[in-house]
Amino acid sequence: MFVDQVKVILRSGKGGNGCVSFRREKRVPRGGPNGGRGGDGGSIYLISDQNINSLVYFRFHPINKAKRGAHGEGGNRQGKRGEDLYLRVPVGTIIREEDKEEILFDFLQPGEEFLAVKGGKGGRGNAFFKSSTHQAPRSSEEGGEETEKDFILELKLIADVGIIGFPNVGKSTLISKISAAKPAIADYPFTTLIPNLGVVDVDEFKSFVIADIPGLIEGAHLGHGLGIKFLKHVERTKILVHLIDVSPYSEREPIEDFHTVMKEIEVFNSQIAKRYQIIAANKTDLLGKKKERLDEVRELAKKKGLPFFAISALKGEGLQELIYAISETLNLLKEKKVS
Ligand SMILES: Nc1nc2c(ncn2[C@@H]2O[C@H](COP(=O)(O)OP(=O)(O)OP(=O)(O)O)[C@@H](O)[C@H]2O)c(=O)[nH]1
Ligand SMILES: [Mg+2]
Repeated sequence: MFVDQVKVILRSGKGGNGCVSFRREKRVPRGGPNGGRGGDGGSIYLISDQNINSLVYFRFHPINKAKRGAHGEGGNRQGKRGEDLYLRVPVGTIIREEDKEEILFDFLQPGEEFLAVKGGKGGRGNAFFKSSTHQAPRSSEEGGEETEKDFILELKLIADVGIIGFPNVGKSTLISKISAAKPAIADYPFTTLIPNLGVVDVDEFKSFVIADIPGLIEGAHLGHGLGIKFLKHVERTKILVHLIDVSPYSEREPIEDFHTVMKEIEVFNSQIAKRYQIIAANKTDLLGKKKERLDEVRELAKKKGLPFFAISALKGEGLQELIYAISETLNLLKEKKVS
């Protein structure tokens, strides 16, 4: 069973109460207050673990509670802390509160930690409230309340392939043609505001996951456009498809665009810049006789030693060849025959 979405109820532990107690010993008349504080209640953390690959555990354990803190005791003894609970989730999990859209945390790497519900604080005992004017306080605090929240955990597919490029070059059009993903497509920059994922079937037995991320522009690392934060979604991909608009109407310089995008990626994470890359020149249906831009990009790919494809995402031209090349490269990467 492949569970991709589960609801979990997480409840932290209540804090232990502070204690009211006075020292009573022979020969120590009117011993002072010595009530200890309660222990903090346990919190619940989610932690990503690469050895786990589904959310099935939560289907059988939808309710998880952390321990409460023990009450404080006389003799200034602090109550025992409630143990924290660490629940392991697969890399690629996102967490939301039930009925809310906002993503609270996106586990992209192993070992990431998210505090889901915090334990109640231990209450202070009467020893704490002693002062020069108040030698025998009878007050203490109750432990902090527990927190209970309903969360939705969702396991996202991790993309094998990332599509990068300037805004409006046709990244979303490409993913919509080769997978079942239905992203927004429009003739203006920054149509894609969040990454889209799609599964591409190569043949009956093979498929790969491809991600379409918002376009990059010069200064993205300084926050221009939508910035480079979405690049983290291609951090774990194995291949990048660098899409370049070669249409004569784009008013862009394809070679310049290529270098700008690479520079922004380099700043974000130089490892991504070194990733296996395939160059795809898009919108070839608009070329007519004006093939200069296409030729320039083909030349660039040759100089860099990168595989090159001329496609029209809109018309579906050249896509099958691109899909096969991606699939073939993924195989070679797996067998470590290319890097
Ligand atoms: N003629 C032609 N138009 C295309 C082609 N591919 C995409 N387009 C058009 O280009 C425009 C932008 O396409 P999108 O797929 O939204 O581009 P994007 O790269 O995802 O853009 P952002 O999300 O803004 O970064 C749309 O009007 C598409 O219809 C193509 O192969 N040929
Ligand atoms: Mg888009």
